[in-house]
Amino acid sequence: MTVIVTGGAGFIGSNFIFYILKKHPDYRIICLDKLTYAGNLSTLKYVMDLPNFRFVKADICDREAVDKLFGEEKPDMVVNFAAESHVDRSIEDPEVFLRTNVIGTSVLMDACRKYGIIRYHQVSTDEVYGDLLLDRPEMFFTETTPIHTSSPYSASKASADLLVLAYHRTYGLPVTISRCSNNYGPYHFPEKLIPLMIANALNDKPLPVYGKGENVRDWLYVEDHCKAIDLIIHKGTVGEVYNIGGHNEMRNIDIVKLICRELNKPESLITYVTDRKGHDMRYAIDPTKIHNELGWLPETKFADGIKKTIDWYLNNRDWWEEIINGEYRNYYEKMYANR
Ligand code: NAD
Ligand code: TDX
Repeated sequence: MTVIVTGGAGFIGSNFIFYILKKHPDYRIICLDKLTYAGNLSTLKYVMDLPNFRFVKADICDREAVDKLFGEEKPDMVVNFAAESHVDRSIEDPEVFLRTNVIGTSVLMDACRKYGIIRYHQVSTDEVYGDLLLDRPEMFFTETTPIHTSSPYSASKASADLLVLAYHRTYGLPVTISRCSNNYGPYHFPEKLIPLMIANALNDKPLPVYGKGENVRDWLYVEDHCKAIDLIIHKGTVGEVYNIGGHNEMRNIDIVKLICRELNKPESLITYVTDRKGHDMRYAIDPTKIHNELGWLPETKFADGIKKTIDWYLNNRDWWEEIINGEYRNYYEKMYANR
């Protein structure tokens, strides 16, 4: 089996590559990644020299490069993680989100049509459903919840999902889509809530909580997401959408306080800053379908996962310090200086 994993130098894609190489050591894995600010080749250093792994630097929007790679490798499956993934960046500059997340998806699927594949899998997000109210805790996103997006990021991801389903209906492309809640774990880029708070706390810098910190996210350990995708691409039904979530809702402020406690840092570092525009209040996934059909359940409890994650950031300072001391400094200054 030959699998092209796009966006594999990013957070979830790299964790997926590690998982799949271990689970299916006879598979050939090709990582296709543009290496944007979010992609990091050093993340893949442990697999780079494996005989059944190949890294190709290319943009998923580059038709010629994608066609060439498909022609050379004739993949059986494509798992598309490549995306612009940060909501705050999409609010500043939506265009690249449309290009990569929508056009890039269509370029990949056109190559799948041309060369023939047994599965194209689109890694999507719970953000396509919009948000839920804090005072309706009995409500959850199911696969039939209407698409109702809030940010340019989520609108671009929803557009891609619609395109994927259209390619299935119109061209019979064998697709699946997964919509997952917030992931956390190793190699998470430090612009996102959990790694940002860990890195800032370790450097005794302010911990910028948007609004009142009451927004709720449903956190899932990244390896559980990878296991779910592995199940879907092998056993999922073509043309179907699967929600993935941990039944682990937490308020942002509680996560930040927990990180302070784990690192023995004072809560006085917490700084309330101007809220995100269009900030979604609550995400919560109902994972009944993937549980009933494919037997998936999250395995890592948040209390254990967050400890493992914090340990990883403590033991891999080089990985994230190189990032925060590079171009990221300008980003941080621009986004947080006058917030
Ligand atoms: P990330 O930002 O950490 O990584 C994205 C990767 O895609 C990077 O390696 C980057 O270089 C690459 N990339 C970006 N544009 C590209 C292009 N035009 N061509 C080729 N490669 C390109 O993102 P992530 O958090 O790992 O998310 C991966 C996927 O999972 C995304 O599709 C995202 O929407 C989805 N998702 C993420 C979460 C989460 O909590 N992080 C939750 C649900 C779904
Ligand atoms: O500095 C911060 N302060 C803060 O309060 C940052 C970066 C975030 N937040 C809040 C905003 C959100 O309510 O924390 C929450 C989580 O924020 P992010 O880490 O930016 O994630 P989110 O916006 O929820 O989106 C994530 O989950 C769904 C991923 O980035 C998406 O790619 C995925 O689709």
